[in-house]
Amino acid sequence: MIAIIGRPNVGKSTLLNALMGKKIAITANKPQTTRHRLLGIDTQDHIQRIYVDTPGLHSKAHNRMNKIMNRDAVSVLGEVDLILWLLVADQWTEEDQAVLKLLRQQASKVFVVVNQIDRYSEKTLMLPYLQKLSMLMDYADFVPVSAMTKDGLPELQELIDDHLPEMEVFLFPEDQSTDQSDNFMMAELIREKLFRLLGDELPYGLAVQIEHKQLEGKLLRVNAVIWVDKPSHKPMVIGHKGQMLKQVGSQAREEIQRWLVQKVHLELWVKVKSNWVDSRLDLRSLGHED
Ligand SMILES: Nc1nc2c(ncn2[C@@H]2O[C@H](COP(=O)(O)OP(=O)(O)O)[C@@H](O)[C@H]2O)c(=O)[nH]1
Ligand SMILES: [Mg+2]
Repeated sequence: MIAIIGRPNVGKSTLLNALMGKKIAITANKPQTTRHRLLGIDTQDHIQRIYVDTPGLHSKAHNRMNKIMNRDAVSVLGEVDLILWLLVADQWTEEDQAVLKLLRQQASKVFVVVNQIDRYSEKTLMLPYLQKLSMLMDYADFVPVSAMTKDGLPELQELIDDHLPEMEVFLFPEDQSTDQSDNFMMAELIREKLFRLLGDELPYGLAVQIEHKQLEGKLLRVNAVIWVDKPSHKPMVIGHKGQMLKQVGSQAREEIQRWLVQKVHLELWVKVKSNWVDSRLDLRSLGHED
């Protein structure tokens, strides 16, 4: 098992998808895109790679949602064969420092994966940062990659495979690629489009729930609810003349069809449910707590 950790937004989920060669995790240029841990399972010949994508580690866990996200990320560390710690080469933040402290207490092998190297036209610009890192972590291996352009990924894959134990029996069936249910995946794909399309107006407290599914001949009808915290958030999600919701719906439908390999009709509703982020009961009903 391979844990992918690091602060929000460094590209953990993008790396998971790139290593899998398949979209398993949603990604967006926003913190909190990944809200809980999920598995990407990649079985080839005699090897089963089980990746654990985690929510970003937050240094300030104010509300219950953030606390659960932190707990999810930290609790996997003791259970894995390998930890991929993702960093971006230009910034060293308080959150990175917190992760470093955490990793010093782990027995698992750590690879420091320096992501987004495509953003450096001049690679030598990264050197001072890498030097500082290697002083902080003299026991770790450093692997520069770009999850976006896939630069460095074959090398990383090889390193990963070298550190996985031989398995007599696989933990998961060979054709299973994730531990997420189809309903959950559908809800996540809708949430991804919201996170990507809503820009600075994004109400972070939103959540998506699949309410109803029905097969009509070859067409699957899906009704989903987008929950928002406040009545004022509703018009943001719906957009001018419903344009935003329409765009979210059509982009999400395309990806859901690809995921299910099935023709889908998707209907979205926006409803208000206040403070769900802090309510344990609501989190559980929305699939954020086991
Ligand atoms: N330029 C560049 N952007 C990346 C790379 N990897 C991820 N991103 C972008 O960084 C943002 C956050 O990615 P995501 O995988 O959701 O980050 P996570 O929060 O760590 O899971 C997204 O907009 C990605 O497209 C990379 O290698 N290069
Ligand atoms: Mg993520």
